[in-house]
Amino acid sequence: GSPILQHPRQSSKQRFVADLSQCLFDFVIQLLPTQEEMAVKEDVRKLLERLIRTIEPDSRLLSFGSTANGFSLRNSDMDLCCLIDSEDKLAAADLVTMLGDLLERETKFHVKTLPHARIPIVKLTLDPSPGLPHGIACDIGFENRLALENTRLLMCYAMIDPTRVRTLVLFLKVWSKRRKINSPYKGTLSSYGYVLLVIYYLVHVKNPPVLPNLQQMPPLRPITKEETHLNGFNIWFFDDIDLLRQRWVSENPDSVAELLIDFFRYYARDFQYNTGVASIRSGLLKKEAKGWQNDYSGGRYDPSRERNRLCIEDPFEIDYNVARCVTKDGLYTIRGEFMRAARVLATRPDRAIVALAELCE
Ligand code: 3AT
Ligand code: MG
Repeated sequence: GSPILQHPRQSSKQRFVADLSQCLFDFVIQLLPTQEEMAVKEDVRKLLERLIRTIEPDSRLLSFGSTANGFSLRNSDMDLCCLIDSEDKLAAADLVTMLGDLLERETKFHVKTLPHARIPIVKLTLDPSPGLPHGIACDIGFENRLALENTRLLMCYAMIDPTRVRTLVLFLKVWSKRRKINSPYKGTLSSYGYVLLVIYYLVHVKNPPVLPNLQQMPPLRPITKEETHLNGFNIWFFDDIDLLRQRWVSENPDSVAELLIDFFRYYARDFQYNTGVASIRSGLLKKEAKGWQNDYSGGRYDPSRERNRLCIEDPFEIDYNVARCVTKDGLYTIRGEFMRAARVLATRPDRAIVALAELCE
């Protein structure tokens, strides 16, 4: 544009988009956790680590999920993962039970243990108090190394283009919670699932892309299979973000608001829900090629076994559909919400702030 004339003929659309970007930043910033909250959470992690070490001296307690990947909102729960480095360690189920007893005795946490889950966990909650008006909710899992790696992958994506990626992701997390479509237990999608939808869109749908595909970039030096594989899955990705920020610049100039508007349009209208699988590693895949169609053959179709209405491939555990909890009704609701959001933004109310309020009401 001209350095002298100030936006000579800015259309109403351009004005709306510029306002909306500003509103999105402002909105998201006030929802970030405070320094104080982060410090309290780190203290809790250290305390729990000390207690676990009285049972397993060689253990470490690490943060994953939103507290560790840069996509954390105020008062979000804590996801912790216990790694044990010794050879002869307790079975996870026993450790969960023992730790549950110990925490019940020694702390004010309410404790619930799930020793026989796919990943055994201890669930903790702390009641609100003056210093912690929202209390704390915390899950401790065991040996969930893939979750630590997918957390690191998401963190790297967030760091490549913090302004656009974090604003979009944080907004979608708030939006999905306010619109009540963020409950895997009730048939809708987890936060992790929404984050993968955003990254898929920024890497594979946008042209030119906003983000590179970190899992397909050539490594800087030759690497062996032992270095790249964990539990049989390839977990390698390009993680030298300083170098990447020097060498890789996105040619996509879209603002946050333009990306958000187009994100909703894409998932309202264009994504092939019936046949497609969103894979951040490989782009758009076919359900058929992955054997992820719901099985209608053989006469007896059992909807309770339906796992593949919405298909999002995990970045590492590629035989795992992150959206497997999404039911037929759940998907109907989610798509309805994408359509509603696309419509609200397309009507472009007078002020962007009004559009935002309506989006999240
Ligand atoms: P909140 O702030 O808690 O809403 P979050 O970013 O912590 O969002 P989740 O609580 O959904 O996201 O997930 C926390 C981490 O757990 C993210 C990922 O490392 C792991 N995880 C969650 N769901 C799955 C899944 N279906 N498959 C594999 N890993 C998962
Ligand atoms: Mg979480």
